[in-house]
Amino acid sequence: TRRDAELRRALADEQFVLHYQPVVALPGGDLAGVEALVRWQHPERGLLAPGEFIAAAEDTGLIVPLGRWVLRAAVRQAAAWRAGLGAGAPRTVSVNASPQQLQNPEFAAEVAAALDEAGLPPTCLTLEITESTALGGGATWTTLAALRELGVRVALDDFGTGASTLSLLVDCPVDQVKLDRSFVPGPGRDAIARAVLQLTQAMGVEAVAEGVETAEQAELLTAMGYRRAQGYHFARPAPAEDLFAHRVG
Ligand code: G
Ligand code: G
Ligand code: NA
Repeated sequence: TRRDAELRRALADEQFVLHYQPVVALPGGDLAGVEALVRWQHPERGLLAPGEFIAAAEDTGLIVPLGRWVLRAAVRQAAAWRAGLGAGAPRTVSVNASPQQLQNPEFAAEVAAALDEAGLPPTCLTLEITESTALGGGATWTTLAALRELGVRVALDDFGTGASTLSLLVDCPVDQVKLDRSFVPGPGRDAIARAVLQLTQAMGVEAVAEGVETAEQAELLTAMGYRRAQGYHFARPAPAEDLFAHRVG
C-alpha cells in the first residue's frame, strides 16, 4: 500500500524524531526521568504526532523496525545526558513498546544489545506497555520476564482504561503503573486516583500520575501521596536539545 511504502521510506530516510517529556518528583517538581515520544517529520505534512501513524505502523508490522529505532535513539540520548549532565541528567528514560515488539522472541536480546552499545545501565530504562499488551500472555510474558531479569523496568501505561482486571497485576508483574490522565483528581473526584495509589503501594509498585495540567491537580496528588507525575503543568514534550538547553548549551 501507499501508506506502507511511505512509512518504509520514512524509516530509511530517518524522518522520525524523538521528543522527551519530563517525569517529575512530587513534591517539588524536580526532574526524575523522561518519556520518549516519537514524531514523524513528514516532508510535506510537517511534524506528525503518533496518533497519525503508530496504528498504521502496527498494521503493517513496521512498528518492529520503527520501535527498534526509537529504542536505540532513546538509550543513546539517555547515555549522552548522563555523560554530559552528571547528577542533573534524567535518571530514567521511558520508551513505549507495542504488542508486536513484545511478541518478538528477539526483543529482550535487542534491548540488552542497545543498552550495552550505548553504555546505559538497564535500570535506567523503563519500557511502557499498555494493558492490552500485558494481556498478550505466552511470548509477551517470557519477554517481560527476561527484560526484568536484565534490570529493565516495566510500566503499565494508561492504567485504569483497559478492560483488564486487577489480577493482571499479579499475573504480569510490573515495576510502575501510570494512572491514566482521565483519572487526574479534581475537587470531589479523587476516588480512582486514591484507590490506584493504595493498590500500587500495597504491591510495592511505583505510581506515576499522567496528564497533570494544573497546580491544583499537582497539589491534590501530592497530598494523596503521589511521588511521581507528568503533564503539561510541569513540561510539554520537547526535542532533546530544548529540554536541557539552559544547562548544556
Ligand atoms: O504526545 P503523544 O501524541 O506523543 O503520544 C500519543 C500516544 O503515542 C501515546 O499514547 C504514546 O504511548 C504513543 N507513542 C508515543 N511514542 C511512541 C513510540 O515510540 N512507540 C509506540 N508504540 N507508541 C508511542
Ligand atoms: O501515556 P501516553 O504514552 O499515552 O502519554 C503520552 C501522551 O500524553 C502524549 O500524547 C503527550 O503529548 C500527552 N500528554 C502529556 N502530558 C499531557 C497533559 O498534561 N495533558 C494532556 N491532555 N496530554 C498530555
Ligand atoms: Na506512554
